[in-house]
Amino acid sequence: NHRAFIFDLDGVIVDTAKFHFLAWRKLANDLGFDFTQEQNEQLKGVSRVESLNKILTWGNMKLTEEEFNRQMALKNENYLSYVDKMEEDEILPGVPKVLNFLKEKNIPIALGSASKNARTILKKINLYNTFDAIVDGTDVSKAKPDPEVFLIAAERLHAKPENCVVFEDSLAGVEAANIGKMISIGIGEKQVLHEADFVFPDFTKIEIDFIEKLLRK
Ligand code: B16
Ligand code: MG
Repeated sequence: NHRAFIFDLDGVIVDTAKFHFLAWRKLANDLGFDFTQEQNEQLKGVSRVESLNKILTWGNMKLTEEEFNRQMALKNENYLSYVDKMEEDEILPGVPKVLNFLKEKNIPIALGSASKNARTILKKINLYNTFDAIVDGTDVSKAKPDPEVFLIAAERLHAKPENCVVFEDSLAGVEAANIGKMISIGIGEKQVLHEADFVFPDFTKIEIDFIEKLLRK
């Protein structure tokens, strides 16, 4: 069996967290409260429904099911207005180098994201046809740290989970990769992503040499 690589989207390939924050914050403000960028960190890798649940707890608010769904739709509409302006230059530094290397070597790569907007974003940044498989929030029923999203990606790449390498910026995602018996590479802070097999602050710090070693392992 061969190595395969799985990339999270938000926080790994692009920084959409800033747009999620703006859109969620507007929702909170419209409901009469506010939350901080630090609190926003807790929403990384978390599904849309779970994000709204957390935010409502912070604001000490409860919504009827109908209002909950309406607010989620409004947030997404607002979020997509930012996504709509995205272009290729939003791809985070260092990412193209790794993607190009893996493509040249014909190594299977997949996207494994919790976002229901993943395909829209990939089209905006011209990476829609780059991945051999795209697994997103519309394909899964269980949110990270459940490994479902990555296990489906492995299956679609015809790779054994233990041969998969996962790039993730959220702790929930790192846990999902670990539970799935995959090699986890955290992108971000070591303190936050302490459970990852390897941690890099960002893709500019990942040498091709390191990727080559993973291929030989
Ligand atoms: P959407 P990832 C996740 O994407 C984000 O990190 C998280 O903040 C967001 O709530 C979630 O997608 C759902 O996104 O509202 O677009 O369906 O990091 O798993 O690529
Ligand atoms: Mg992420």
